Amino acid sequence: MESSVASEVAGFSSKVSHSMVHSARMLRAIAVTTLALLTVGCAPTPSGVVLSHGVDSSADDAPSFIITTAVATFYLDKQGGGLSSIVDRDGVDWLGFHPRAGSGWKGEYRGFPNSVHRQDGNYFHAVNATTEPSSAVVTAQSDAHVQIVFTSANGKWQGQWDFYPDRCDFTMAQVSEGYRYWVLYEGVPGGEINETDYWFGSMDNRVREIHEPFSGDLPGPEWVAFGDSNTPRVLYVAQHQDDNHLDEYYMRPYMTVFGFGRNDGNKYLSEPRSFSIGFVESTNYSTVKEAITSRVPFQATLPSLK
Ligand SMILES: [Ca+2]
Ligand SMILES: [Ca+2]
Repeated sequence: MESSVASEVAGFSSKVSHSMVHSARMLRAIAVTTLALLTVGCAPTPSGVVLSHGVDSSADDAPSFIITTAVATFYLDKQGGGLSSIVDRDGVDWLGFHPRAGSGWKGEYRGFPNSVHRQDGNYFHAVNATTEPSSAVVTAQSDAHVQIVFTSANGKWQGQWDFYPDRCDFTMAQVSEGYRYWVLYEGVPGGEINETDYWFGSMDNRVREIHEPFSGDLPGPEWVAFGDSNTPRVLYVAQHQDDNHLDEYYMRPYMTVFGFGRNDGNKYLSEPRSFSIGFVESTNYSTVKEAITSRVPFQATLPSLK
């Protein structure tokens, strides 16, 4: 577009006065600017990780770190230290958090990892009526890696986020001594809970309808994935270190409740651990399993902590 406009403009301008040449240059500048704007408007998704600062409009404009990759956009609550939205490449949010008091399973309970609950404080949850604040520091920022560390207001807990082009990790880096936590996916497969939702995990290759609960220790490597037959992808959560602690899934009327180290209301995790959450662009069990096990560093030692 630019070259044809420019050549037409150039051919025309050679036959006219100096002032017209000036106008032609203006026209060319406008054409180039328009092309540049069109290019920006059609910008390809990033191949790396991009960190920006803004608000999550679906969470009452909560101030957020916005981390964009080729397959997902993560909204990380700057005060709460938990994710309020995970948006897929079709613009669908698989968490569905909003903070309205009393919304319960329809909003305020949702998120990831929602990990410190009525322990030594309530932390690492998108901010709802009971979330206590944490302070955040961006400790790494490049195209390949964004790292953000949250410290709870009481100084007893530390949660570390690591975003890579193909993965988001949450590490509970410091646990308040004598207390326990869990790591939850409380969300909405494909944008809402409905009858087309399903899930499967590391226990076997059977696809479970969304109402089917699970109670027990997931076999290592520990992971589960949630899908909706109306979408071409699943959302997975994984725990990097295998353990013997109970895990649990059940459906609430408006959201999933999946927990590593959770069972019957109890919390079991007392040591630092790492977890991943993200999308796999497939709904086939074998393909999803292969993608997760090749992408997630299962059994890895904990990352160097800031
Ligand atoms: Ca759904
Ligand atoms: Ca377990």
